[in-house]
Amino acid sequence: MSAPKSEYLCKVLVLGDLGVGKTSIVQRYVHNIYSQCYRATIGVDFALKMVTWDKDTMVRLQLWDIAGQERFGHMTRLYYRQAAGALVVCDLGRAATLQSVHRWKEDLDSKVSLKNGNPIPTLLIGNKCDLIPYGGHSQQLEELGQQLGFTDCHMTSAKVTTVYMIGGGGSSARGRGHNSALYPSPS
Ligand SMILES: Nc1nc2c(ncn2[C@@H]2O[C@H](COP(=O)(O)OP(=O)(O)OP(=O)(O)O)[C@@H](O)[C@H]2O)c(=O)[nH]1
Ligand SMILES: [Mg+2]
Repeated sequence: MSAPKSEYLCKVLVLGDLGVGKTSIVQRYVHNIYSQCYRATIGVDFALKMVTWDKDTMVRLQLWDIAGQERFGHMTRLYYRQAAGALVVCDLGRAATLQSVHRWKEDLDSKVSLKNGNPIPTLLIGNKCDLIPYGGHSQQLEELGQQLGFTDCHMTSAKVTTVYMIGGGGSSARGRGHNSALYPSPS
């Protein structure tokens, strides 16, 4: 197989309150593993995912998994530098984590932007959808995403491989057999 002609490095931030499942989402996406036990991230963890964009292009996705305990602290300015995109994660089973989504988004937008001054593309992720009834919170999450200027929103589970997802048009769909919480919904 011939080497790709172009390779891009893309830094993506993963943000959100303590214990919402940021590390679990990254581990599921990069290594397809999941652990029940909770070990709080200290500072920031890094993961790399090579994504084949097309036959000529490879993307090195550098995931910056930032500890929830950093909570809008002064270190986040350093971590956010040169990010191309972000996920803000909340726990669908804990209302308080949905309430702090706007603070994460504000913190992000105040500290990093695209070269043209626009906010970096950011997804709102409602994780742990395996813990709530099918379809629960999807409208609330979607409204929150629109109000706060998120690029899109998705409901995910890092734990189970059957996930509920919100498509680009806002319709709920059940995705089966996906191994990553980050796959876009089929349309
Ligand atoms: N039921 C369920 N539990 C989950 C899911 N994702 C993560 N968890 C559990 O939630 C707990 C916290 O997950 P982490 O991924 O460590 O959370 P975090 O956001 O990285 O937390 P910090 O590093 O402290 O900011 C762990 O016990 C996970 O097993 C999920 O989709 N469903
Ligand atoms: Mg973590």
